[in-house]
Formats: sequence, C-alpha cells, structure tokens
Amino acid sequence: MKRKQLAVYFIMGSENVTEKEPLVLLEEALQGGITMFQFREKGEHARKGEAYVQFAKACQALCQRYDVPFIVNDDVALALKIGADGIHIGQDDEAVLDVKKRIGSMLLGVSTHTMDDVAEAVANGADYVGIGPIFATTSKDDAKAPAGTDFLHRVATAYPALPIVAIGGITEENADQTTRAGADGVAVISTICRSTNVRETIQHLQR
Ligand code: FQP
Ligand code: MG
Repeated sequence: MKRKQLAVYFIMGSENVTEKEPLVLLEEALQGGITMFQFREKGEHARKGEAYVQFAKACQALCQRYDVPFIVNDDVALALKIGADGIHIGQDDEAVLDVKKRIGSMLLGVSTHTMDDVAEAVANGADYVGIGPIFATTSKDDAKAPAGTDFLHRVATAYPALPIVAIGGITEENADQTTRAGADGVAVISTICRSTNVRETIQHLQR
C-alpha cells in the first residue's frame, strides 16, 4: 500500500452518525477527500443480519465510486463475502497470522499497543499499524488510557518503512502533533461525524 492512503482515514458505523444519514455523510467525506474508509458497524444499536450486509455493500459501492479503499473492521467473514479491499483487526480479535492466511492479498491493518504487538503484526504480514489512543476518545467505550505520541514516535523510528496511522481523540487542532511524531496519517470517527463542515475538517486534518 501507499503511505499516502492513510492521510485521512475515516472510520464509521451507523451509531456514530446521529444528525444525518450515514451514507450521506460518507459521500460528503469522500467528496471532501478522505483517503481510506473503515466500516465499523458495532454496538448495541448496530445493524444486524441482512441490513448489516446491505449497509456494508452500500458503503463499499460509494468508496468504489471515489476510488477510496474500503476496509472492514473485525469481521473477516464479511470482508471476504463482499470482497472488501482490506480488514482491520485489533489485539482482541482473531490472530494476525490466521487472518493473513484467510485474506490472501487483501490489505491487513492491525491495532498495536506495544513493541511486541508491532513486531508480531509486521512478522505476520500487516500492511499498516494503527497506534492509539493518542489522546482521550469518546468513540470507543473500551478504549485504553491515552498514550500520547511517545510510543508512536518510537515505532516510527524503529520501523521506518512501516505505514502508521494514529488514532484516538484526534482533532483538527492536534493532528499535526501525530504526523510530526511519525504517523503517515490520522484515523478519526467523531471529528468527521460531528463536523459541521466536513470538507473543511478533512482539509485541516490533511495538513
Ligand atoms: N486503529 C484503527 C486504524 N482502526 C481500529 N478499529 C482500531 C485501531 C481499534 O480492535 P480494536 O481496533 O482495538 O477495536 P475496535 O474493533 O473496537 O475498533 F488503524 F485503522 F485506524
Ligand atoms: Mg477490533
């Protein structure tokens, strides 16, 4: 993958979008210049069954229209079923090597919290790693304590060729701290979902 594709990585599920239709917001974000999209449909009120699959396919079709990679969070079976561009998994999900074996050439992203996590992800074929939470976040109930940019900087230094995206509490104001620490880009949920000017928000995140 190209590191530039991580510049503004938008993550969304229907629970994150309250003011408008999720597909309307996704199209605004695509028009505004997001470089990657992650379908993260989880939580109590998440769509289930056929509605879940149809929603995923609708998001995928929009991403294809804008030529932006469509990544599925957690659900390897869904990613395979609909032919996603990639899958993102964390340390509590299926093992990295098992997922790698199942997905073949599909993109593989892994959330990492320690140097051992990073080493394992790289050894087992991760295309990029997600590092966070950098700052405090409200988008994930089971998020760990904010770690700041130190670990991110250590990973970027130890693995200069590894694409890295920063996640957790990233805003238009603090995004540049993460890129200065070595991230190739930022992943956000709320900053785009709650924006009143999606295009401008994405431009600010991109800088
Ligand atoms: N980084 C990224 C990315 N995407 C994510 N979904 C996570 C981290 C978090 O499994 P995980 O992954 O710890 O929690 P959840 O499945 O609830 O999201 F790098 F893509 F920005
Ligand atoms: Mg996960």
